[in-house]
This record gives sequence, structure tokens and C-alpha cells, in this order.
Amino acid sequence: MGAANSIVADVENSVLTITLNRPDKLNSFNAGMSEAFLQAIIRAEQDDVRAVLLTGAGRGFCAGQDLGDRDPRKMTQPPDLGLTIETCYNPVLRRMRALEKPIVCAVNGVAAGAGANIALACDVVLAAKSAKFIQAFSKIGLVPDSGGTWSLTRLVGEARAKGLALTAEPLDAETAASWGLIWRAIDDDMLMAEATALVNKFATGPTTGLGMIKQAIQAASNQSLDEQLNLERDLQRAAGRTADYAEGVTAFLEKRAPEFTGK
Ligand code: T3D
Repeated sequence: MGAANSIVADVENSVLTITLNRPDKLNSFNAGMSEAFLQAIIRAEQDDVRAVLLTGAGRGFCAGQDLGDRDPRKMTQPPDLGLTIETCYNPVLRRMRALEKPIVCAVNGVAAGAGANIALACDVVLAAKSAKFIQAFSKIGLVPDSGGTWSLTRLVGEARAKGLALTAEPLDAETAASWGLIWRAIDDDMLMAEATALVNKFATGPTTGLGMIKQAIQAASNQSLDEQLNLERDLQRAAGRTADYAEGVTAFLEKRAPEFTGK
């Protein structure tokens, strides 16, 4: 499958849905797909998008880097993997974290290698109960990338992060949820309905405020309480000046549903 359709990105009702779409290779990333994925994440920054849904086509979510493109038997010298990380995975991860809108991930099947860590970089992760998360890197002598060493350690602590990364044992979705690695494990046949309902809720919500919540929570683990209190003050000051705040309070007082515009 060529680069042209290896990522499907559509905006509808202010939701950008990004589908990883090389199902015959479990949606693993080749060079064209990596570039298309970066462009899709950049697309999310435009004003007509208020929330993002990321999922995979077929039975898997994403098996990370396409190892067919890394065949040592076809190379005269080792590849520079740092170059791929620097030009493909890291820009994607940085933009996902900086995006001032929620990203919902619907992990529809196995998420391995960079695929697992891209899922974990999303803001709310739902996974089908049949899905598994695999830090596959150690099986081929590599190190978790796409922010894996950072997100795993923050989400589940050093003991479980090391266990997952050193053993590469698959972690089922329900255990991942019980450990706090993801938000929820969902019955397979309900995954897309639940993920769609959630992302639509975000896309009709107070977008600016939701972006500020994301920013504040991401900042928390790197700051002192004093610094975080100051950040909350500054963000609340800005949030209090949004049209959506005025609408939220007015709707509450008028006992009706709010109509947020994202402004
Ligand atoms: O630039 C750089 O290289 C550095 C960046 C690295 C980032 C990384 O992500 S490194 C880690 C790469 N990923 C892996 O090591 C995972 C490899 N895949 C697997 O271990 C297994 O496929 C899974 C555990 C994910 C799923 O197993 P299973 O039994 O459900 O499926 P399968 O039969 O192994 O795979 C189905 C097909 O997808 C198969 O193709 P075929 O034989 O039917 O033609 C398989 O080869 C293909 N596939 C799966 N993963 C990859 C892949 N093809 C290429 N690359 C893959 N990563």
C-alpha cells in the first residue's frame, strides 16, 4: 500500500479522524506513512479542528516501524535510526503534546513498538479489550522511543515501566486500564461508538478551556506546587475571558444546555 492512502485524515463536525491504514502490515510505519502522519497531526492545528480521533484500520492499531524497511541483509552498513527518530517520530510526539486540543485514541488491536507509545501520547486512550500493548523494542535490541521511556515511567512508575520495556511482554487492555496506563478498556464491539461519542463531546465542548486543562496537567509533573498554582491562576484568568466560560455560566443559570463555540 503506497504512502498516498496509508494515512486517512478527514475532518467532520470539527473532529479530525486519523486512521493508520496499512492493515496488511498491521499499520506499521514506512517512510511515506510517517511523513503523512506528521502532516495529519499538523492539520489538527488548524482552527476548524476542535478534537482528534486516532485509530487503526483492520485488526491491529499499529506495529511500530516497518521492519521490512530495516532488513540488514539488504544494507551495506547499519542504518542511522536516530535520523528517523529526529525527523519522523519526535516531531509527531512534540506536536501531539503541544496540540491545544484533546486527542482521543481508539486502540482497536495490537499496539507495538512506536505504535504503543504513539497511543500512550494521546490524551484519552480507550482500548478494545482484545487489544494488547507491547514494548517490542527489546526483542530486536532497541530502546523504547516515541516518548515511551518518559510516558511509561510517568504513567505506571519505574518498576512497571522497566518490566514492560525489558521483557516486551504483551499487556492486555484491561490490565493497562487497571494500572492507569490508559483511560478505559472497552468491549470490542463498543470501542468505536464510545470513542466517537467522546471525541464528539470534546469537539462541541469549550475547546480553549480543554486545551488549557491539557497544558496544566502536562506541566504538573515538571513543576513545584508553587509553580503549578501560578500556572493555574494564569490559565484560569485566560479561561475566564473566553466566550465559552460566559456561555457555560449563562447556560447554567438559565437551566439549559450550553452551546460552546470553542472560542
Ligand atoms: O527507524 C527506526 O527503525 C527506529 C524506530 C523504531 C520504532 C519501532 O517501532 S521498533 C519496533 C518495531 N515493531 C516491532 O518490533 C513489532 C513487530 N511485530 C510483531 O512483533 C508482531 O507482528 C505483533 C506482536 C505486533 C503482532 O503479531 P501477530 O501474530 O498478531 O501478527 P503477525 O502475523 O506477526 O503480523 C501480521 C502481518 O503484519 C505480517 O505480515 P505477513 O507475514 O502476513 O505478510 C507481519 O510481518 C506484518 N508486520 C507486523 N509488524 C510489522 C510487520 N511488518 C513490518 N513491520 C512490522 N513492524
